[in-house]
Amino acid sequence: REKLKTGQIPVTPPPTSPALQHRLWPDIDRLVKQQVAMSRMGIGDCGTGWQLFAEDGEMKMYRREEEIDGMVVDPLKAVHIVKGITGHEVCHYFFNPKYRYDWETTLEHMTVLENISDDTLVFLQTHKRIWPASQRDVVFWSHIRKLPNDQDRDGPDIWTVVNNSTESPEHPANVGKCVRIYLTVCLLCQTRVHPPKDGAPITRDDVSCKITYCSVVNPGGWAPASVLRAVYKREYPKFLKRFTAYVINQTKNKPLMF
Ligand code: 16C
Repeated sequence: REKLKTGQIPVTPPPTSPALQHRLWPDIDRLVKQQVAMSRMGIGDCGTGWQLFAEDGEMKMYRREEEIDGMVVDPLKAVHIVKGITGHEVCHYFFNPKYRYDWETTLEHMTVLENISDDTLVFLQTHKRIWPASQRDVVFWSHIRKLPNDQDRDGPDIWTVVNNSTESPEHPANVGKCVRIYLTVCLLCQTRVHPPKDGAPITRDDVSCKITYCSVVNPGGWAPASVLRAVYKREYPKFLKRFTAYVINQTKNKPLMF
């Protein structure tokens, strides 16, 4: 078992997961631990440079302006609190490929290249073209994980999905019409329960979910900085609002899934 320091959260899944035997596993496990730790940091803990660029009710989106070789790679950090849904539900609908076309509006095509285990998949996606740049595609592994709640041991588990670019020998980068983008995305979800005072069973009215979404996308090749920043300023808020509304709608008549 993993050795833990005081206050550290255990993030290693049970040693039975088939993903443990996979060639990508050391990378996946390292990245998940790193991304969860970074996502848990508040805006103030990450040093200066975070700028608020979008706000709508409880949703706040921050970015840091960064460029590599003249390409915009601005990191994004969004926080949101959504009533009536749990962290497990949010991560379930984000991870599971059968729902992706329902909520992912920039998507043109999605294929599951490899089903490593129930909690780990490799995707190939093509996205809509942004004029005047070339169309983009991306190959990434996606891993869903339950994390014990270290702050409230009796409280619901914390859930996360981490997506990170990887290579596929069968789908090499930049050979067709698409330019390959590179991404690291972490969705971290914490359920809050406000138990009814009269001891009645917990309903959807008694739960809310704190969502943290962090992303870094490298466009992989030329794209005008002004267009790219204008696109993500519009698309990230659209994504988080549409996706959370989708989860609310999907779950409203279903039992709570903690
Ligand atoms: O995390 C999200 N989705 C996951 C499941 O699909 C996964 C995939 C992320 C792909 C994000 C990059 C897609 C950019 C493609 C180009 C955008 C087309 C816009 C078309 C407008 C008509 O992790 C949710 C992702 C939410 C995406 C918001 C858009 C971010 C744009 C970032 C700039 C990309 C550089 C493109 C260079 C031309």
